[in-house]
Amino acid sequence: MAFCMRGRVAMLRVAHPPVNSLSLAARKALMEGIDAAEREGAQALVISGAGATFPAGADIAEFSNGGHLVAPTLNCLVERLHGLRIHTVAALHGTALGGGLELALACHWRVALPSAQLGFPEVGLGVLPGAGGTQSLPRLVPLDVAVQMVTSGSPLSADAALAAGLVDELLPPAAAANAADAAASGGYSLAARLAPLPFDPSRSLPLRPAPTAPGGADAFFSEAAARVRHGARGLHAPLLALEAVRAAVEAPTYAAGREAEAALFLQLAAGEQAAALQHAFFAERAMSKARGGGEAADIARAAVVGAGTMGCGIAMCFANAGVAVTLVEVGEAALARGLEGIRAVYEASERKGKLPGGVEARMRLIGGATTLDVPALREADIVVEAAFEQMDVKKEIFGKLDALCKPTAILASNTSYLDIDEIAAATSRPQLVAGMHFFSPAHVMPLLENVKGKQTSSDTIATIMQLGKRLKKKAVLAGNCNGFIGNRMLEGYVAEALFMLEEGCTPSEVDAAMRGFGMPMGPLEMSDLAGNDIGYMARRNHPRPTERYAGGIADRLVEMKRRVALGQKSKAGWYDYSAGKKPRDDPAVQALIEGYCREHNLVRRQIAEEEERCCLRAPTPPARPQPQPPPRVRTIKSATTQSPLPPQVVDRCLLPLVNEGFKVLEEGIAQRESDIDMVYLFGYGFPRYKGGPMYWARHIRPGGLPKVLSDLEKYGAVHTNVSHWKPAELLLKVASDVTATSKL
Ligand code: 3H9
Repeated sequence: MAFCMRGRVAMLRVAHPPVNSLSLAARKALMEGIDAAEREGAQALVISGAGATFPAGADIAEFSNGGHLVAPTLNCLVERLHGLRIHTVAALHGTALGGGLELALACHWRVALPSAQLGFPEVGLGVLPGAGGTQSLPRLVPLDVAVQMVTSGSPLSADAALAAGLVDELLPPAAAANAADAAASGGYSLAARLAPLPFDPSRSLPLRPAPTAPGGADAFFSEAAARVRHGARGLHAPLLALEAVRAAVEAPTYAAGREAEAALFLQLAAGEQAAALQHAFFAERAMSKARGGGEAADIARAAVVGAGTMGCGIAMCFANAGVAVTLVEVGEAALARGLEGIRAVYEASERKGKLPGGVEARMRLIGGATTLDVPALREADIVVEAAFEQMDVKKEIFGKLDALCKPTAILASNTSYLDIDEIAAATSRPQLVAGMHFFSPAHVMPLLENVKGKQTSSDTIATIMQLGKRLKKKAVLAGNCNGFIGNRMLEGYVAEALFMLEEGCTPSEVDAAMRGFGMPMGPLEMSDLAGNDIGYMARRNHPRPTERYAGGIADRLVEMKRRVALGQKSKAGWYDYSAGKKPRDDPAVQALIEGYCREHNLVRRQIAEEEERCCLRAPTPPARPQPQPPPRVRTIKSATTQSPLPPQVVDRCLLPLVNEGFKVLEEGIAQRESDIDMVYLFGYGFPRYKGGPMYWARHIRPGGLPKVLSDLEKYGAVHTNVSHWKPAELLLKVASDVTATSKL
């Protein structure tokens, strides 16, 4: 913290890198600075931030105690500022967020650089602004703006903040390196003008009248609640944040509103969602840190081999990051189709006003070629191969790339499953070969699994991890195995969904259960989206001859003569998509399932029944074919309207997935348990407020890991010929450690 007097103006600068979070040390220093300003007889006080930003919020690491901060708390600091009778100015640059914005609201004036962002991201951490934000903000800006800021977590630009009345003055723009000084000196010039003037109590927000709701509080808040509930998707914090804003309108005094806010804050801070979201916050930042050092090289030029959906998406990632890229595809027509597809995506973004710089600026960065032997590819610093998912094809391409590319070029494969070491062996530079597994559509999906082969060098890893950040991806480092982290763990998840079809579920029952859990789609909808041919091929490439076969019905679906049931791309899969992307139950699929069960004497049942009674592939006594009721046609209900579904469906899908997560961890395929969580959050839409599958199993599912283990054993005793129920060694160890610790 830096404190100095400039004439009658006290200058206080928070210096707590990297984001000036308001930790205990920062709060103490701020309190001391305010005391010093009073001691020195200052007539105005400017608070600013050093380095990159004005304080970006409370120190999240201090929330582990159910949100009870050690004194002086942020609330003490805010009260202290409210009690001052001198002019106070907050000088904002960077990101004035959460508790940082509450600090700014406790000042009488706010000036900001045009590049500043102001917001309340607390709901994303499962809490709400707990140091007066929900009470002060609506006394300053229109009520709908306050509601939007507090419940969505989205920040306002400085311009928008000025228009809303949250900022009093915009300062001239400044380069990032000078931003802290520019903000402080802008704050000083306002403070110096104010210093000789008498203090104006109406600038103090607690002294302002309570806001009123346009059209009356009941109508305003019930309409807002409907909107917020819809957007919240299972998150509790946005609705409670709305309640806190309502308290600003309805509480008899500012202080009473603050009490309501504090109670709601503590309620949320002690909850399971807040803990999970805060785990996700730190895990998200840890995932990009690859262990093992290495020096990242700069990537100035890239090439992508294959102009299919993946290749085009990857090329767009490069262009979006300002990296020149050449897209290579055999055949003029296929290349032209790819480039046209890219242009169409960019044009659609431009129509929505979401393409700064315009279409042509992006397209200029994307070149095309129909052969590998072109200067742009020979000079590329990295080539990402996104060709057909077949080992021979990949090996041939990598052999050619090795011969053509400059010796320092990194050769990466976008394979989702194949062995990176085998691909690397087709080159003379295995240290420069790695996997870069983008998720489809590559220009949209945030996850990037960077895969390390046996011989991949640490410099190559450092380069692709840094590149991931530059491409605005959530990059994680994975080891080399079939399916890497995410897809490998999916095998048991999907297999159980298929087994449950054999045992009595309909596709929509399985999917609805997983959507009810919080997944954006269920396993069968996901298979339809990816294409059921992918699972079909995977079952052939990796047979498990001694185990119960999961693909009995799924193979038939793909092989159905009357149509190609590949999923959404053929408008038919587990569901009917003939009327659009919304999945509709298909009587023909239900007939296929029931026919298969009859043929194999599988007795269909309610999965909600005790799992000990579940039917296995060769049931005893042999069942006679049952007369079947006519297939039911249902449409899928939205997650918000469906009734609670049997937890067994969720368990049967998720427990094998978690178990495989422990195997991934014990084999060193993932660096950290939390990396696995992030793979599922960013690659598969696992609900963030459940922290990821590993976090859910450890902290949210009742009974924690010991119960996960005992349930795996219970299912394993019934499903004896399915290896995904066999507990991972690491799980056995960790669960017994947890049990031992809980007995202490
Ligand atoms: C709040 O304020 C509650 C109050 O209303 C009420 C209280 C009673 N705390 O993201 P980066 C670390 S809730 C602790 O990579 P960027 C982060 O872990 C808070 N640590 O940088 C990382 O550490 P490491 C409301 C924090 O430039 C390092 O800083 N505020 C915090 O890409 C760099 O972070 C928020 O939710 C924190 N608040 O992005 C804002 N923030 O190097 C949260 C960051 O060890 N922060 N760290 O991995 C952000 O959104 C981004 O960090 C920010 C900078 C946009 C500021």
